[in-house]
Amino acid sequence: MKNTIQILSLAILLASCAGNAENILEKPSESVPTSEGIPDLIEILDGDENGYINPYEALDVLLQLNKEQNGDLSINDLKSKASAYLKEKDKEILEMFNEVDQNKDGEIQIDELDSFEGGFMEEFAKEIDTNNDEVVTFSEMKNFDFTALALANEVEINERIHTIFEEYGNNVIDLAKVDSDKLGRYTQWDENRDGKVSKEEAHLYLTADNIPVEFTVEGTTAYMEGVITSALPSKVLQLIFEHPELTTIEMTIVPGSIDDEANLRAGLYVYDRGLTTKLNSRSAVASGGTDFFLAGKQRIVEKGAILGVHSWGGGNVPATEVPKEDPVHTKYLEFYEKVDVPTSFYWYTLEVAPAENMHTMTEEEIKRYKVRKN
Ligand SMILES: [Ca+2]
Ligand SMILES: [Ca+2]
Ligand SMILES: [Ca+2]
Ligand SMILES: [Ca+2]
Repeated sequence: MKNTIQILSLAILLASCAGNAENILEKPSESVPTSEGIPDLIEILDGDENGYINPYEALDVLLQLNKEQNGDLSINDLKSKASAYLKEKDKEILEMFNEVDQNKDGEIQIDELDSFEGGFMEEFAKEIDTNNDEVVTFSEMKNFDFTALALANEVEINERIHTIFEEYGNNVIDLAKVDSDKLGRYTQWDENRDGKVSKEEAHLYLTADNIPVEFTVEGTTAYMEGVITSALPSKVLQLIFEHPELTTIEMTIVPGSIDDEANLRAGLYVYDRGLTTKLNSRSAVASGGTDFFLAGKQRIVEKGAILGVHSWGGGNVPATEVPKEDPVHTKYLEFYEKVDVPTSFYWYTLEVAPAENMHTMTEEEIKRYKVRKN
């Protein structure tokens, strides 16, 4: 394993040197056929597209490509997949760009963002428009980090807490008085399980909801806290590689995921490694956090642990209205099957609460869907 990583890093280094040599020779790139695909190859290894290549994210990309080739990935496969993948990605961004660019002048004006899908992009316009000229170009949109946008900073978290607590008129939220559409969410926040949410508890939870997952290793256990992002698969690979002694991932507060595909892939790394997942009596996981928990080969749920489930969202059509045979369901169904959770669990999560609400699993449901596993 260690050798693989070293070779991989070396390959990346050589590939980038090859790219530099060309520039020094100042040959037009189209006249150097041997270099074809190499810049794409380097770019595809930067899984989170932040301009840096972490060996573990590169490994995650190579493992995915190798799986697609049934374990027989040739250099030519890699080159063609890299350019096909990047073209596909450009196409997706271009489609979104064209949809927003209503007057089709090749630029996005602020009022176009304003009218797109209920104006959800308007608040991001200033940040996407990096040169502040009040129009968004294709390259500005392409280079924009939408993940960072999904995470609130300390000031925004405090503002949100202020607004929510103002509604309840005091310094605590009494869960007995919360409307059913919000109860599932606020139940997650009650860290000491006294039926009330203090501002400190809200702050603890919302902070975890806005900081990408971090692992802290103590003995054979890795404690996991934070929100699941596209960085999770590489973090899990790093954890497994650097801590061969690890047996258990104990999740404290994991409120959800902003990249379901990355989440399920990271879950399968955990499952294949045979790790145990654990929720202690103060743990609160929800949504994608619940999915990740289910990837444990053994699964421990202590009394008091809170598991939240709901339907996925993000599309124009609610998940419950997408036909059951539609391929959008496949990735979830295959995941649950692989980790030995009845697929009925998936349909239950879609029905039990819409994406904007949260349902706390009852003890009976935890048993019915084989959430615990020895
Ligand atoms: Ca990167
Ligand atoms: Ca336009
Ligand atoms: Ca601009
Ligand atoms: Ca409390």
